[in-house]
Amino acid sequence: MGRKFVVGGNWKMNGDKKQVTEIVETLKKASLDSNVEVVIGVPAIYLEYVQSIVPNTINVAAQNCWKVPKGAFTGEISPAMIKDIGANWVILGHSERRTIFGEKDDLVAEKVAHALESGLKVIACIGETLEEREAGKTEEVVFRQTKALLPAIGSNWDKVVLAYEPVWAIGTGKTATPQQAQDVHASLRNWLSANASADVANAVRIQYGGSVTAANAKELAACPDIDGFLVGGASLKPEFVDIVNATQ
Ligand code: G2H
Repeated sequence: MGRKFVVGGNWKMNGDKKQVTEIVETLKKASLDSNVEVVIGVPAIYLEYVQSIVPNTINVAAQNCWKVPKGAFTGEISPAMIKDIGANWVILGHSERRTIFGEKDDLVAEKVAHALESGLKVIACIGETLEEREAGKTEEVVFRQTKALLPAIGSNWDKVVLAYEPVWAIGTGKTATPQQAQDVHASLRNWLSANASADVANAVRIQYGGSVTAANAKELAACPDIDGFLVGGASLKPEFVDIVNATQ
């Protein structure tokens, strides 16, 4: 069976109650391709509110969580809390978490392991910086980041979506060309075949993220190893609907 296209919106630290309501209203009115899984990544403070107003065809994700169920971790939220308000997904290892907040591969892996144990589905982000790409280290970095996740994911690959997001393409307007993205997705799938299993490599969905817009989504979506998108800036705009429907 083919891989179901999955489009995530990552609102990052944007929006207020009025705007998040408007975004949800736009999604409710839109005709979204029913063959596409849609997951919106919402700021923690609006998670419960957004979960209460979205139709059940739209999934809600937290943008981060901590690695244990509860305790003295001021400012953090746990997978148990995310589940408690009815959301089922979490985005982990986003490059902004890695670069701005110093999250290393092992911490991302611990978070992924605990989120999966707690019953959440995970969008796990990987991707190289411009410096790493220019040094010819794209595959080395992406494979290293994915390798760290293998023990954390274990047999739970069906609950994980990988998001390949080259850091140089994030919020910069510089999208990877479809060929650049396809090349990394294909070599990641080969690597997974050798290091996880052929079944995992064949079934896992790999999203592309980094300045995806309605204007470039169709061409990217046509690549055989691109199984969806993780969309930042454009997920706050009505064009997110066109991105969800990019395979139509
Ligand atoms: C990459 C992406 C969403 P943008 O961070 O995860 O953001 O589409 O704004 O580049």
